[in-house]
Amino acid sequence: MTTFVDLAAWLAAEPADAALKDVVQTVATTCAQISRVVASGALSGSLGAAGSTNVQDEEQKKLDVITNDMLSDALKGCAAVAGLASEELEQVEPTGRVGGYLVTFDPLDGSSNIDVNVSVGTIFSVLPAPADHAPAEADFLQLGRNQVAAGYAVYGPQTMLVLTLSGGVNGFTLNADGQWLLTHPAIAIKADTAEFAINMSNQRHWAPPVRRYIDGCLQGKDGPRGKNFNMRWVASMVADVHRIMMRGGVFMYPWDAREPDKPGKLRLMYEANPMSLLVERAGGKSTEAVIDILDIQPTKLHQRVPVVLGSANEVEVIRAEAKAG
Ligand code: P6P
Repeated sequence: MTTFVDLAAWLAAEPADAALKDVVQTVATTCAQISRVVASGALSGSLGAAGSTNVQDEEQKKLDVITNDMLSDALKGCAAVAGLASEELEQVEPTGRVGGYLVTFDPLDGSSNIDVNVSVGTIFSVLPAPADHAPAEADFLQLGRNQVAAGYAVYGPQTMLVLTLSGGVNGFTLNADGQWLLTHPAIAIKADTAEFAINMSNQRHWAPPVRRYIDGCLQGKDGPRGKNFNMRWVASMVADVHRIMMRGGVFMYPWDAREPDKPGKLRLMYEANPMSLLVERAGGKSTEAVIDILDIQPTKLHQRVPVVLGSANEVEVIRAEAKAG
């Protein structure tokens, strides 16, 4: 009978600040609770539209609002948290404390899938808070490389928590008793892949480098890549990124001409940055096309960014196309 280390024991052995561990444990405990709410679906009346829109001007699902409130309330109760920011909240929310950490999160990523029972997830990022004043929005606008922890929970056939603090990337599986058990230590992304994830329905709107790259993949073994490619698109970033963590691949949400003033669809502070930290710590790469996402200086809380992340060697193939223009 295999015995697994639980999250509390794993955190105790992790060489990180005790207050940071409290933040991570708070998020993990809340994600376990969110897993139960998500799993109850129609039984708890939590499916369907909330009848409201968020700051992104996106229709909110009931579960967007429910999960946002669960995480906000839990983090406000954590002594190490000075402020929080959410995809679902227009402004940052100071907790009244000074010092410790800032947490940004997407409480339920991929929620358009929730009503059709496809995997969704929670994404979170932890940044150092200012030591001498209550945090304002400007204090959140730190480089992704400043993150001191990041992770996601994926609510799928298994509920898993994948996170990084001071070192590598580790995966925990939620058991029936609500414990997170270490099932995937030291996750490493394969450097090469033959699998890409992109929403192909946008193909006619992509910039030439993306079209050249995807065309090359679609030509298969008789084309410039000399091998056949597979395609996946779950339309839940958490699910697509988790697949890449488990078996390699590249995930792409590039700029497209549908709304040319928008750099991309995904948000930097609570989607691209935490996922990029996880991917880089697992040996992969993450870029907006040319520069690494973790090196982007944020200018707005809800700013969007193009995303290309995953298997290091494949990301470099795409980056070379972008540099060629
Ligand atoms: P599309 C979910 O709404 C999300 O923000 C990501 O989780 C996902 O990768 C993307 O949007 C899906 O976008 O345009 O394919 O529906």
